[in-house]
Amino acid sequence: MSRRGRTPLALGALTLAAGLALTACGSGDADTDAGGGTPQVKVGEAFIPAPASGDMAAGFFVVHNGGAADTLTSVSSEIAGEVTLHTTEDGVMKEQGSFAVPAHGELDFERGGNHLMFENLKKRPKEGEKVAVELHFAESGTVKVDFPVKAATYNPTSHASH
Ligand SMILES: [Cu+2]
Repeated sequence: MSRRGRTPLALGALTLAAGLALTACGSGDADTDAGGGTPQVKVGEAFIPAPASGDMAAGFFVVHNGGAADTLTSVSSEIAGEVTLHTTEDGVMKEQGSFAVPAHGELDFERGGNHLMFENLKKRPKEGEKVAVELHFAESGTVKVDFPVKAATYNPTSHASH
C-alpha cells in the first residue's frame, strides 16, 4: 500500500475538509462529532429583505454552535402562517424538513443558499421593522430572534473572513 499523498483516502479527506470549510467557521477542536456535551447555539446575522409583495418573505441567518451537534427542526413567526426551510441547489430551491447544526461549526442560511420562507403573511414586513422569529432546535429548544427587516437588496458581506 502506498502512503503517498495521492491515495484515494487522502483525496477523500481533502474533499471533506473543503466541504467543512464552507460551514465550519472557526472550529478549532475536532473532538465532538456525535454524542457527549451539549450544543451551544447562537443565532447571528439575521435579516429579512423587505419583500416586494405581501405574499411571501425570505429570511437569512447563521447558527453558530460552540458545542455538540444539534438539529434545526422548524421555524415559526407571528407574521407568517407558516415558515418553511429551503435549500438552493443549482438555482433550484427545495423544501427541507430539518437542518443539521454541526458540532463546533455553523449552519448558514445565506443569500443564494439556504433560506427561510415566510408564507401566508399576516402583514407585510417593512424596512426598519423587526420580526420576531422562533427557531426550534431538537436539543437546544426554542431560540427567539428578532430579525431586522432590511432593504430588498441588502446582502451582508460574507462572514467567511475573520
Ligand atoms: Cu424557498
